[in-house]
Amino acid sequence: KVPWFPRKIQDLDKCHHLITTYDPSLDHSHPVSLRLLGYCWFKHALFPLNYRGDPLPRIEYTAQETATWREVYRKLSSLYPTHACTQYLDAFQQLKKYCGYQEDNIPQLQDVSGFLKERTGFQLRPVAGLLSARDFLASLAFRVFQCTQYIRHFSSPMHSPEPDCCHELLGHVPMLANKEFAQFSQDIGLASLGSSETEIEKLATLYWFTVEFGLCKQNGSIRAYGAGLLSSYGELMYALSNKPEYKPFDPEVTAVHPYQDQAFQPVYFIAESFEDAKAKLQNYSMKIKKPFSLHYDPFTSSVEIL
Ligand code: H2B
Ligand code: FE
Repeated sequence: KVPWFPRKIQDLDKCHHLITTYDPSLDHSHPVSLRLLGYCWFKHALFPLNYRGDPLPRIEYTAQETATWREVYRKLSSLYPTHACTQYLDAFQQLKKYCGYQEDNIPQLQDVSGFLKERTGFQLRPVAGLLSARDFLASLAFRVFQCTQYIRHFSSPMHSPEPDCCHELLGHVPMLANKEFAQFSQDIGLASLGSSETEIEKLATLYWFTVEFGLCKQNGSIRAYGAGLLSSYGELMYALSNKPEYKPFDPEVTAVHPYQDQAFQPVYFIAESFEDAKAKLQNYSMKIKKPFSLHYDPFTSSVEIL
């Protein structure tokens, strides 16, 4: 039996299953989740059935929140010129020019979403926390990136236990402005639609080692394109330090490799280029057994089932 999956972009209203492995209201060591409750959009993000999407809510961040952003932004942007891939660096320049990326301003999702839509057709949708892999990946099939809007707690500016706007805006957004990378992301999403739990887990692992922690070759050196790296000062330095193990990106191998979500990765996968990674992923996806094939129609933002 094929698991339910969204057929059109409006169906993403049903892809809102948050992973709640604990009750944040009982966990006082977890201020980030508690912070969520303060935002008036919380209700809309948590119950996207009510959410009408347009425009994305503008948040008035507090001075303390902006100070957290400043610290993260400053430290990371000092590393980008030597550690980030050129696709990232190009987009980062543009985001500074058009979307208010600067150390004293947390960019607004509405502005960023409009920018991405012009570049690659990707759009942002606010979400209240970590989603199930199935729901998260499904949204990518429609070029929708489910994006948190709150910021980590000021007591630990260099670390966040869950995705926050520093991770999304500094890690994910610049890469989503790149056409090849956007296609790669959508392809993972399309591969996930209607896939079994086992296949979803493999695709989530692929996502982890590419979109979150991927490295790529660039003019004879190695650079980062993964959002988990580009939003973590410590791991970005570590990943390119020659201390970890490096392996070539190969979906069959990468998809079943164990990963770390509590510490730095023991191994990183290096892509030859985004074109190469995209071709390899498409080849991998074709082998996922499904009783139908899918075609994405960009005019209607829906999938046709063949
Ligand atoms: N949910 C949210 N809100 N942001 C993410 O970056 C995210 C997610 N990543 N759910 C997913 C899971 C990823 O780790 C893979 C697909 O499991
Ligand atoms: Fe992420």
